[in-house]
Amino acid sequence: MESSPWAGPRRPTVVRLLLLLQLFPALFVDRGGAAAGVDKGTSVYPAAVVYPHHSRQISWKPRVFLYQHFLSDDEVNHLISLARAELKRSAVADNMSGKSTLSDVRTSSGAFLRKGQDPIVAGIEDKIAAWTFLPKENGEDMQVLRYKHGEKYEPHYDYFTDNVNTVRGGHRYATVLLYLTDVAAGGETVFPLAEEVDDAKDETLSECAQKGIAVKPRKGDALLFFNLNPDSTTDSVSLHGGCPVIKGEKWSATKWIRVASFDKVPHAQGNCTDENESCAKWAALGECLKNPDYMVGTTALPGYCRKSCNVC
Ligand SMILES: O=C(O)CCC(=O)C(=O)O
Repeated sequence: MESSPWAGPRRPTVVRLLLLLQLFPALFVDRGGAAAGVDKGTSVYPAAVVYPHHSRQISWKPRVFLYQHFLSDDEVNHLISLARAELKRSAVADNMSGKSTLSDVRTSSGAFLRKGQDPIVAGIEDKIAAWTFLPKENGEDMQVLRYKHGEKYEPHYDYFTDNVNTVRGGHRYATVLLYLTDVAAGGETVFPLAEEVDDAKDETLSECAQKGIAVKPRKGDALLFFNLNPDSTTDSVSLHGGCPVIKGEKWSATKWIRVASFDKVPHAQGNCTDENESCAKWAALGECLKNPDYMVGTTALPGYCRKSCNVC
């Protein structure tokens, strides 16, 4: 006869564990893989924890990924409550001048939340960095958006076509959209040029969401897509938009993530300095020619030794 799985010395151990679980359930709660007592830093979490199996690929052309239940209800409610009183009509960047202007292309209202403005915002930013593998310092301030009935963001690119908006941090490499509400009808994020998949179309999608691929807003979910290709050229199929809300109200938050640090404010025009005390020595050793990316850089991404390399 086979011995029962409960037989022998294991039984008391299992029973003891069950008893412990009943008495002290907190001992067994997933603490995000971090040991209790770890320094919390500026975030409310012991560490930024993301679960790769929550994230699934939606499209390769463009690269789009959906993470279900990325935010807790508390985090969602917190973002909305911070933004609600500060909402202003959303603007777009003018294609030529880069100036922020109002346009019928984008009719939502929005409010920017300062980076790390409180521990909950900082915790969400930590999670975004952990999920995307992109440094927190490359992220812009988060923008919380509210779309009322009929409001929308027509298809557009998140990378820039002007030379002004790229000075700080370069192009918008990736975008993370956090959905803060479900939407009864409409309000989908649509990628009209995306390679369509063979699966039958979701019949509940609005007309605007029929072309390409579309994602329905679900409270707490997060969408990640890339505006540049892996070789850093702009991705022409990353065109995307927010469909008009047909029923209900849509709240979302956008985190744009740059190619380089957004925290590092570039030199004001005419301010010609080195940013490393070894610049003069490196320039004398010929590094301006040997290592121009770091030493000289470009207009969009100035290098660290522009003074010693005599380029300003
Ligand atoms: O609201 C959406 O679904 C799209 C938002 C968007 O395109 C953006 O913020 O860049």
